[in-house]
Amino acid sequence: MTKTQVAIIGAGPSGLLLGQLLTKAGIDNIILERKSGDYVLSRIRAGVLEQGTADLIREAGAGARMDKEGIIHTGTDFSFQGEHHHLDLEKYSGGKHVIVYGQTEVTRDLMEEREKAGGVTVYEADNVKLHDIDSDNPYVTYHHNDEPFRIDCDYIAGCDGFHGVTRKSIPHDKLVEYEKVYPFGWLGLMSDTPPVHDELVYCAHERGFALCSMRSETRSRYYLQVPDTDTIDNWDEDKFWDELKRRIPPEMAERLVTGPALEMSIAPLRSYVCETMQYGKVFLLGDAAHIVPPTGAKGLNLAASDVETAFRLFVKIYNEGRTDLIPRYQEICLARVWKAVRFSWWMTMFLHRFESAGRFDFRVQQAEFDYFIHSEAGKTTIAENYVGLPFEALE
Ligand code: FAS
Ligand code: PHB
Repeated sequence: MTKTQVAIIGAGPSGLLLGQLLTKAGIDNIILERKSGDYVLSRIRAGVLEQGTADLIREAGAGARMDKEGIIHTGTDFSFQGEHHHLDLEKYSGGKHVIVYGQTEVTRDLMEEREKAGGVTVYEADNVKLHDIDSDNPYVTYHHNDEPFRIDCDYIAGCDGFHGVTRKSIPHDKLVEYEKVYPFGWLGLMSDTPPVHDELVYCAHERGFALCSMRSETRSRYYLQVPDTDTIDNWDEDKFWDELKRRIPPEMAERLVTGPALEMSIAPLRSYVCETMQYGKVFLLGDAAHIVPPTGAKGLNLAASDVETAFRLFVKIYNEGRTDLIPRYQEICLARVWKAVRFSWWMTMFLHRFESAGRFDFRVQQAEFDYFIHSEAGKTTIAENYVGLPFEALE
């Protein structure tokens, strides 16, 4: 039987970032991850980091490559039916910017720093179970190579994503949940081609939404809105490029460099919030507690803000005995979660085509675009949410 202070379930960005911060603060922790490290790195996910997220990665000692290879973006772009507009994020957010640096690279950097620091991560941990989570002696059991193990701990951080075991370990009658499922998904394509524009371009079009993003100056990431009934078998890279050219501004379509797909996949879009983010000795962080449509580039960044609050709380508990602050975790996280859920929902409604929408709805959507992209108040609203709202202090 092993003893640790914080048992972390999941080695995605939430678990690894929390683990690295705790280790640097001298708080003992063990991460249990269901998959292999290579599998975790194979998942193509987010691409945009808020400044607060980048600062936390630096505080965790894992920011060197991000600062060297990440691309600072002081603006982002929108188009409606091919009409292209630049939004100066720095001007309308009071001087802030975002960093384009893939979640895969963040995860890789955190894995490497954890290994250097001698942090314990058990990959391919099967059958993870949480026990006595509302007692003073919680513990976790799991199997590795078919051998049973037990970890006794003070607290359990559920960083195991939407399909993880931690949220499901909280009594169902204690869970307060909200969900909205959108009638479409995003078909993503990664290619080793130069990005079509030097900033991200969010394109609203009557054929459907498209997003032009990137990972570097030689690697592009594109998305197309597809019906929720669509499957990857209906698509090949040529069909993808042809449809993308129809939805982006004509001058961009002309200069688009196409190439073989390194990866193509469809992600469903949903908004989900579990307001029970702390129960007994269990804390939920990141996708274990909330899911947002990627339209607002908030998923990874919201996970990082949960980590920031949880980390500050654990330091207060272990250094000053401040268990009275435990209820503040859920209060602070939910205030930020719902603002990010609102922004991600609004960006999704603002930019996507709804089959159920009629001519009137499309004209109202056009007026919404026209107002937000041309008014000072509209540009400020988009910019300050997109670059990320400030973190709230624990006390
Ligand atoms: P994660 O899901 O990343 O990590 C959870 C980890 O827990 C996984 O490694 C999993 O294997 C492990 N786990 C699960 N169950 C377990 C168990 N029982 N025992 C042990 N381990 C277990 N966000 C954006 O901002 N922009 C995007 O473009 C974007 N695209 C996305 C595309 C897809 C297909 C998905 C699913 C998400 C996307 N997201 C995007 C959101 C995504 O980036 C998440 O916000 C981010 O991965 C959250 O990180 P974690 O909370 O660590 O959860
Ligand atoms: C990405 O590059 O994967 C990306 C960027 C911004 C978003 C969503 C996805 O809003």
